Amino acid sequence: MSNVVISGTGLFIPPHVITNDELVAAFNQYVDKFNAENAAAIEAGETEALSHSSSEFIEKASGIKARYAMYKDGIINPDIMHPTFPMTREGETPEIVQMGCAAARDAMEQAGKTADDIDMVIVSSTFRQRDYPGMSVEIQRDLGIKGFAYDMGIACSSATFGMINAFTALKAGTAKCVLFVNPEFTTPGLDFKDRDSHFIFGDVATAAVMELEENAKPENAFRILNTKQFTEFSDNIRSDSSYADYCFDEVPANRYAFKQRGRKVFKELLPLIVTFLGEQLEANELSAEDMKRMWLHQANINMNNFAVKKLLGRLPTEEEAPVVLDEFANTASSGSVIAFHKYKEDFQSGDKGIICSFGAGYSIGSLLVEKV
Ligand code: CO8
Repeated sequence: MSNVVISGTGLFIPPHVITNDELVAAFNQYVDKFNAENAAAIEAGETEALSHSSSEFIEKASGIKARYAMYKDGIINPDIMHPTFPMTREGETPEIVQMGCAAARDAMEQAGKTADDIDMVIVSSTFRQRDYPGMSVEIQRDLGIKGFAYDMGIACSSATFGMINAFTALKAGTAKCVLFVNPEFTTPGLDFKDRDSHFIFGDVATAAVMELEENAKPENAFRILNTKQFTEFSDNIRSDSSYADYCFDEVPANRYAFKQRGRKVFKELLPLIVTFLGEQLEANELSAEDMKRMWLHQANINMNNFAVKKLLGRLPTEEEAPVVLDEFANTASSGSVIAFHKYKEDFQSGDKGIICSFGAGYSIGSLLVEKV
């Protein structure tokens, strides 16, 4: 049976950078204003005073130094504290589609493919900007691709699960050349007034062209040797918003927002990740030392270091487990694909690596790859 390869990857970087200092300055101004306006209630013990955030905490606890955003002004305005942008009306193109198309064009160029070569589009991401028609079908239309398209998503593992769906379709013969698109417009899904999470996410889009090895240009191609997926229900990372929210008399203001029990996630996910990767490598008669690189999910630098240390018996070098979350923050499911896109050019034929995501669900997905 033919091998499946990733023959090109693409990245769209949003226009605005927000540093920790800028984010924290806005947050702390918001806190001071809230505490001043509620001074009497705080004094009477009826309302809890809010605490300042700090850049030092953010960098030490997560490794994040900055993030990209599609819209910056509202996020760093202490009177607004969320992205502000025009509502998409009928006939207009939602941000997710614009972001996805930009990353897709980049991936198609790297793979040397035109719209005519592609017969399937998978858009896999945490959010959809409308329920239907599918973002994927709009991206398909805007890029001039025939065949068919569909949306899917499983939060943190949307990217790896989407690529694995593409792999499966190619193996099954359902498609000859798949465009995988992964736009993560996360900032509207974040409560920028919440000290525990206001710093975590950034916007980005990634994409990849996947096809049969015999049809691909070898220069940028990575053969997929093995895929593995795992899910186990946990609501420690959640958003509760629903299309049915308008049916309820009262909907909490931040019901849409990302919420997590970060410490619990850290403790519960880590052993699952270590076991998952250890078993995948063993099943393929490989060890962590055989991996030139691990392109890991980018949620927390301490978590990645801990996981790789368990596998390698020592901390990884920058080359072995590259970090992009310092620049991009957590980008929901895109982190491992950003890392793969940015850090794969030095691979020689036969070099191996692993693309792995983990997080909400819980979910873990990984692709073991080898340079063609
Ligand atoms: N500034 C200063 N201090 C703070 C801040 C802040 N911003 N926030 C918390 N603190 C304080 C706390 O109050 C606490 O104080 P005290 O000790 O006095 O109680 C202290 O700092 C320590 O707090 P934590 O225990 O919460 O801090 P941690 O060291 O655990 O770090 C992290 C918090 C960074 C959140 C960490 O727990 C973590 O990264 N955990 C793993 C999380 C993870 O991997 N999650 C998966 C992410 S989900 C995902 O990738 C996609 C989901 C879908 C996308 C949705 C897009 C919007």
